[in-house]
Amino acid sequence: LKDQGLTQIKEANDLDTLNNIRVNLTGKKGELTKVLRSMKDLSNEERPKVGQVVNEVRDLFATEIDNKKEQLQQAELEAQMQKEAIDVTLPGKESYLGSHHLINIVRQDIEEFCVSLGYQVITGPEVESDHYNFEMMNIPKNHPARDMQDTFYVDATHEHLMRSQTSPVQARTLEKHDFSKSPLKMISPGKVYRRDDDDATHSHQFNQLEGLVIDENITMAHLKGTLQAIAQHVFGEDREIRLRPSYFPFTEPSVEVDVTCFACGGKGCSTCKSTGWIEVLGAGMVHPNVLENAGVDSQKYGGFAFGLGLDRFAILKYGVSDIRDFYLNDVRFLEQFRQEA
Ligand code: FA5
Repeated sequence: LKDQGLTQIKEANDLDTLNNIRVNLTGKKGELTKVLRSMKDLSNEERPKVGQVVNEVRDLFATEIDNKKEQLQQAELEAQMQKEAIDVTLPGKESYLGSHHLINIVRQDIEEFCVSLGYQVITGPEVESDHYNFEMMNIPKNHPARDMQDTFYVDATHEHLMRSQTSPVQARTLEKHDFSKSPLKMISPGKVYRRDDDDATHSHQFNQLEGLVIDENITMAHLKGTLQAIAQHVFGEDREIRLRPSYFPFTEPSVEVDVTCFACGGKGCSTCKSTGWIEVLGAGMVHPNVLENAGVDSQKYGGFAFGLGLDRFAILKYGVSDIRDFYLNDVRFLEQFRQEA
């Protein structure tokens, strides 16, 4: 039994088998217990001898089983470590990094430039009230200028709408600003919405960046200098701008601003329809009604405002052929501008 038991222990090659062997040899119903039970049939001289042998064999089995168990556990651990080993020399999986959207790149560039000129960045709500989007901006109900910016109303009473321009942020800021403490120089970027039919240069949702400067003694020369600086920053040092008379209800006088054509440098080509100029934004001197509506003394304070289309700026700067590419989310289009960020 001793030899047989030792061989079984030696040959066990996993922990379960070893446990079965232990139960068979030394358990309550095991072989050794059977021998112990049969001792009652032995003579008084034989009993202690056999008892001693059985005890020795049981101790031997216990030691051997413990050793074997340790050996098997060690082997199991090694096998597991082998399986889970990390080969640090294997090439890694390439992780995919997204890129900034071109509109955001252009917005951030203009924002940073304006901040360097002392402007603060202020944002406003996209769901706006008729009051701020139109009335405060000197566009009363039934005013024909409302046709220029037909928008999406979000309630049946037409009290609330998706803002058609970033100009309402002017009104919101003017109302709050304390001019006895400091002049106001702010920009406001954001999404705007219009019921325009989508085509290569028009979208029902696009992005504007509003600018507003109010102080004493601000003139149109300040406006032109500022816009020239922004245009040169975005489009290059050799760009010229020109102001053409225009109309906005919230500015007087109002201007449309053109920059010299990129494609021909001002000589005239198909990009600029032979004019040498490309229209980039609207601007003007803030209408006194806009200041008075917001409780600002228009005798004392005045200034200029401008509103540019960020999508159009991006189209012009990067030669994008269709405004819809900005929102179709085709990664092949979007990641072309990775290096611009
Ligand atoms: C305005 O929205 C005025 N609030 C701008 C302004 C602000 C003037 C402050 C004076 C003082 P306008 O409707 O022209 O103006 O729009 C401004 C710019 O938004 C345009 O020059 C153009 O670049 C862009 N834009 C207008 N409609 C669309 C459209 N459907 N899709 C893409 N860009 C557009």
